[in-house]
Amino acid sequence: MSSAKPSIFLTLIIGVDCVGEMAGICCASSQPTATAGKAVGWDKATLNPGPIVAMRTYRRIRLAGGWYFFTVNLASRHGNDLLVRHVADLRAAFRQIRRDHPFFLDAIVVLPDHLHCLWRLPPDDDDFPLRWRLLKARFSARLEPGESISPSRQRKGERGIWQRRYWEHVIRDERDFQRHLDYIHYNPVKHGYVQAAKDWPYSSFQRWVKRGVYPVDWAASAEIAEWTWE
Ligand code: NI
Repeated sequence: MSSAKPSIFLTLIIGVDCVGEMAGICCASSQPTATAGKAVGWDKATLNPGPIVAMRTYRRIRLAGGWYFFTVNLASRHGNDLLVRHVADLRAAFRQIRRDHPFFLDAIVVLPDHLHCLWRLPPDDDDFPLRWRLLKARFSARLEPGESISPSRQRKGERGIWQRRYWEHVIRDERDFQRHLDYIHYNPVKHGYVQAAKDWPYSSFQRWVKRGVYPVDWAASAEIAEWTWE
């Protein structure tokens, strides 16, 4: 990361004193609207902007609630564009699970066959495995059966949409947050889908542009471009 680049945590931090506000904000997520011609929806609706607070609260956030980066893949990745074809179903699954099990969705990118996102969990709750289990199940339930299912999954009555495992990383500090935020928004470029982050509709990039964290024509640093947390 370029040292010239201002840390977003010096100017804004999402959340907190979210101890009190979090439940309300997370639970009262506004409904994503499926605007015609704009399939995104993560921006205005699904993402919680959260209150902007000062640097001093950062430690408290860390202690109070966990920040996580996730990479979650489809079981069948080759040529599979399921997630962008069914991005509305994915949003609906997120919305539904967050209603019962709140969390902040700070950033997300949905690629055709996988997704990356940054979450913040409520202070008294670190159960992200439950949330992913429910999210995967909810999304799968919205799709017609027909995917290939391994024998072991068939025996358990499971669907074959998602990989069982996913990559999870606990965000250590603000620099780590920034790196993962950049990683998420650069990802469509990394995977060769677009030339610039602004050109990919299925990410929270525009939200962060509006916050003033990125210029609209932002390009990732060489460091981020070389990283792989797939
Ligand atoms: Ni990726």
